[in-house]
Amino acid sequence: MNERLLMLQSMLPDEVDAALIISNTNRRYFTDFVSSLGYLLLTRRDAYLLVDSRYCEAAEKQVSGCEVKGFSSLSDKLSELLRRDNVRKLMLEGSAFTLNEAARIIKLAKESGAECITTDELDNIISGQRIIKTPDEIDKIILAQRITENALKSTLPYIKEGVMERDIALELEYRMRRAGADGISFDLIVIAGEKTSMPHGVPGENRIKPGDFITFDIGALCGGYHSDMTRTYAYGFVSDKQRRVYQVVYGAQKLGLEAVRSGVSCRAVDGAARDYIYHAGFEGFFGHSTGHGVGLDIHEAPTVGPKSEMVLQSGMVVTVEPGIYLPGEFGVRIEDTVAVSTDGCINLSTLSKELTIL
Ligand SMILES: [Mn+2]
Repeated sequence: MNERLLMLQSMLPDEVDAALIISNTNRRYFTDFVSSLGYLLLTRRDAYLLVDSRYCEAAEKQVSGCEVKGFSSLSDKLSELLRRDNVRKLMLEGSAFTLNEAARIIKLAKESGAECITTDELDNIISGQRIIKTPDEIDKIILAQRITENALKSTLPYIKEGVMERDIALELEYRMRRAGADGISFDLIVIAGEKTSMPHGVPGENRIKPGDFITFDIGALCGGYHSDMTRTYAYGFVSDKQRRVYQVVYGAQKLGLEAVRSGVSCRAVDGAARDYIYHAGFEGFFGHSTGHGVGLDIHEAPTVGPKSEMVLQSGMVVTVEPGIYLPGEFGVRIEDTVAVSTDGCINLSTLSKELTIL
């Protein structure tokens, strides 16, 4: 078994005999194998990756940390393994199963003599494991981040009056993929003008015009790992109010970054950015959390929000992304992704955050 599986095995509660992992990201985390379907069964004795004929040959060639088992009937194969390793209590990933899948597995396990635990306990154990990134994982996020930044830099000359948001988003995506990204981290957000007051607005046929803010919330995917960055640029000119709001968000983001350090609570980081925005008179215009973890999932633990009790540790990778959103007017968000260290953090983003007028 590989180290990650051994670690998970050691963290399972004593009374649990096995864990069944079905989510694509967790399966990938433990096996390094990419597939759209599969079952990873970790018992006290061994670990098995169950895949169907579409993936069998590839899995047998690539997977080394656990035993690959091809199946034509999942029920038969799973039942055989549960009986063989004498599994009485089987933990499921509560957040990964649909109701139908859970019902099917619970029934199947019962027929094989095992009772299922369907809470989110297994999800939490794995999330706790994934929350600390190895240098190799951080390198993949950095690579994705560099590709994102280069795509944005090379797309800026393309941005002119009359260009549509969705065409800019498409340019960015094309450049990321040309540079070697596996894909985009999420549906890219490129929104302009009044739409920037919507934190997750969708790029459409809206055209760039002078006086607009343009928000780019973008990221690439490399080796399964995501990057996440937001920059807000102005086009043509800015009003005094736009300038003022930008400076407040910029200041808040700087304070948030300065607060990040191993041993500091996520709540304190959120507070550092949030209090600055509220004291500047924008309470009620910053609704979302200050940040979130980034890794195999674009949003993962920890949440950097006002209610998050979690304490930052070296190796966590989180975003710091405060914003101010004025409905019907405009919005500003600035986001970097950072790796937490003992004396602060390493900012994985390198693009300037000074107010930039294109
Ligand atoms: Mn983000």
